Formats: sequence, C-alpha cells, structure tokens
Amino acid sequence: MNGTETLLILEVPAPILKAKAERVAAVDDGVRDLMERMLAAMYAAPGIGLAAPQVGVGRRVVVVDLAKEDEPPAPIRLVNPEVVWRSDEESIGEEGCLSLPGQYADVRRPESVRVAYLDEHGSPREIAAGGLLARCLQHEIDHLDGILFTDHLSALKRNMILRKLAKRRRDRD
Ligand code: GNR
Ligand code: NI
Repeated sequence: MNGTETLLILEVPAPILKAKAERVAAVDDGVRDLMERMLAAMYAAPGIGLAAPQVGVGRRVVVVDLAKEDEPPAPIRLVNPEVVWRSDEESIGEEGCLSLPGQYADVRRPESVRVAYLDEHGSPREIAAGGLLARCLQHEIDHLDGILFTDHLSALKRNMILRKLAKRRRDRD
C-alpha cells in the first residue's frame, strides 16, 4: 500500500467483498497508515464505519466513528476485531453500506455485543456496545468474513437490492 493516495471504496460485485480477510500479524506503521486513510475515505463518503476489504485490502482492519457532524470526531480503530459475547436480545434496524450505495434494509442482529480487538498500538482491548455502535461493529466484522448486510435478508429482498444496483450500474455506465 502506497502512502497518501485517496482510497477508493469498492462496490458490489467486487470479488474481495465476498472473501475472508487475513488476520493482521503485527500492528505496524503500514497498518496505522491504512487506518488513517480508511478514516479519511469514511469521513469523505460519509459513513459511520469502514472495513479494509471495502478499500481493496484483504486484512482484518476496521474503523468506526459515530460522532454527529456537530460533535468532535471520535474515531475507533480496530485490528483483528472479534465478537466475544452477543446478547440473546435482538433488534431490527435499518442498515446501509458504502459498497451497496443507495440501498437500505432492516436487519435483525443481537442488540448488544462485546468486541475484542487490538488498538493502533497493538494493545488488546475490549469494547461493550449496544444500539447503533453494536450494529455498526457487527456490520464491519461481517465485512471481514465476506458477509454483506444483504446476506442477512430473505432471498427475495436480497435479489431486489442486487437487481436495483445492477440496473443503476447499467444506467450509469
Ligand atoms: O455508513 C454506514 N452506515 C451504517 C448504518 C447502519 C448500519 C451499518 C452502517 S455501516 C455504513 C458504512 C459501511 O458500509 N460500512 O461497512
Ligand atoms: Ni458496509
């Protein structure tokens, strides 16, 4: 990965979005640089989370920031994130994805999770989350396993979204 270039966000059907990403062996300057560039791409989009496969990098790296526009930035950088606990309680919430632009659907997921990860210094950490943060973390960790929010929908709803995206792409190109 080269220095300062703007990262492009890949859209379905990019094959890397369906692949399992590789664990990061060491949190080094290259990984820290990747996370800063992912944050820049996420803020520019704008989005509240971004996983490395979405920018063409098959490594287990995620960034998240749920701060509102009128609040100071609150970036979270996660390497090798893993859900270590999920609540039995589930909730349904609307999701979108920068790799499925303009498409939204209700997704059922555990309401709360605990996520273990390495921070940008390589130190082990855990985060307990509910609500939108829990939803976003699960959405991002899914990306690392090649799973999109559409994979949680019925085949009918999934195909509706994928057909709409294919049509949009035809109309655009
Ligand atoms: O910006 C995003 N919003 C969002 C809304 C509900 C649940 C998950 C998300 S993540 C998404 C950005 C994205 O595609 N991350 O992978
Ligand atoms: Ni996404």
